[in-house]
Amino acid sequence: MFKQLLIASAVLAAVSAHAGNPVVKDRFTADPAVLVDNGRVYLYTGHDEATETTGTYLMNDWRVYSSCDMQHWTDHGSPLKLSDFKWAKKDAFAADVTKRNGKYYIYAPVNHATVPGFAIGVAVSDKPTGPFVDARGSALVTNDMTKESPISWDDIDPAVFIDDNGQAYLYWGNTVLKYAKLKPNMIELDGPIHTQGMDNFVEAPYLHKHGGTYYLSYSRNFPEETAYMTGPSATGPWTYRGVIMNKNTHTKTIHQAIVDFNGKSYIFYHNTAVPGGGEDRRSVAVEEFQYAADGTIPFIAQTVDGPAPNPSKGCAAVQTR
Ligand code: FUB
Repeated sequence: MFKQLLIASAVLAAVSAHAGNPVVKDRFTADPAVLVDNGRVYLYTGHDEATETTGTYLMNDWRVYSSCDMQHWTDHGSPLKLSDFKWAKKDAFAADVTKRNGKYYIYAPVNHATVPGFAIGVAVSDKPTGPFVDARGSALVTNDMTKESPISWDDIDPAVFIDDNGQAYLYWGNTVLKYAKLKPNMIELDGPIHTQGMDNFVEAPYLHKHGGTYYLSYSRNFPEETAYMTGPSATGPWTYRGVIMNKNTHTKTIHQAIVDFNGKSYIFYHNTAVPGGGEDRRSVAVEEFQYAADGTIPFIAQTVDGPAPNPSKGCAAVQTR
């Protein structure tokens, strides 16, 4: 009984008491990725550990949170760490997540220990909250596989998308957007790496589908604003639709993820609104928005209040480790 009380109080302590933005207030988080699973929304974030004097990113793990109403978030800790990729040396940058055949996959960019530059790893778990393990024991993408850009950080920011016919795609890049098919096993590329011309693409590609239209959103210009394109398939052809969120004031990045949850639409992004925030001490926030009748996304302002409550009746009990 005493043990049960201890567990219950630990769970309660992990539930955020205050709604509103930023979503996470007790640490710096960045680079949101979102997965809706069994009526519950899971938010995966990067974790900014830089101090005010570090002067660059310090990111060693990813975090995961979940909510049944878009207001109250439960902290599930770290599902995956940089050190879980034995071949990686630093920089747990922006990851993305999906579910296939009952397994959860995180695609994560990290600096490779032996192949100069960034690389993308893939980790797998039976639960959305992890723990995730390196699914390959090696990188899925390394910098020497892509020659379109001379920079060492062009293989970052993976976004994974599974189309209605089961074909999975991985999109990623900095400066140049790249994409490739994934095999059904989700841990190997299936065919060549393609590039996609974009309007002032910087990073953070994100592919989602809504109402039969494919949306490819991304960070445009630097400092970054969020822009998007639409198309009739997961590979385009794409039509540029404009900017949907303005650049931040105290960080040059913004990194969005867009999702439908419980009948409403949301955009996650990061800013620097937690006290002490800054360029590499960012905070994930969320806004609700509505698609226009023609399927376009309106300009979305950042708010302090965040979304109204949206309790999901089908919200499953959280799956923990
Ligand atoms: O968090 C490190 C990098 O900053 C991400 O990979 C980019 O999307 C930008 O947010």
